[in-house]
Amino acid sequence: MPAQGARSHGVDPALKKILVLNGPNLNLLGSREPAVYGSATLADVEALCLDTAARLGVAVECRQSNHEGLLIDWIHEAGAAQRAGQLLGVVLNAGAYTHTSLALHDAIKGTGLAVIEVHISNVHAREAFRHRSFLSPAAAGVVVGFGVDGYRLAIEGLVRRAGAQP
Ligand code: CA2
Repeated sequence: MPAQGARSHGVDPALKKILVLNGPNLNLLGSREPAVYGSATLADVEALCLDTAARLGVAVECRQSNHEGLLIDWIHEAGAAQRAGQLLGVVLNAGAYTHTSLALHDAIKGTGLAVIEVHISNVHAREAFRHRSFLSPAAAGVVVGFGVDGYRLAIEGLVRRAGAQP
């Protein structure tokens, strides 16, 4: 069963999975700041992820939380699933925790999880406090500034990366 508040789709459970995690305030997407984040809602983003995964023949589950500890718990869970060969990795937009959370950095490092960090906006063209990411040094890849299409790019990257591994 997917976690509460999670969106998944009825695919073959034998399919390898990708977990898409969205952090604080991303549930507000589409409601404000369209000049920065566009007009897509979180539901639109999750639908894009489901479509992308279906096209590539992988399963996807999308979760969002405003709570750092819950995101950390989900990363631990994902690390175990990756080690069990069930998960290709995680697409993570940690929102503002990107710029503050040593704990998320340690969780990614500690699990050895393949994480693709995503930002809808180009954080490097914004305020200086958004230029530093605690997550990038622990991430397998980073997608920044492509709008919500970055989630599609990140899923494609995780699938390609998995195909390239022995
Ligand atoms: O560009 C991104 O995806 C960010 O991760 C979004 C975070 C921000 O703190 C990061 O620096 C960059 C903010 C997410 C909150 O999104 C909202 C969307 C609409 C209205 C209010 C907040």
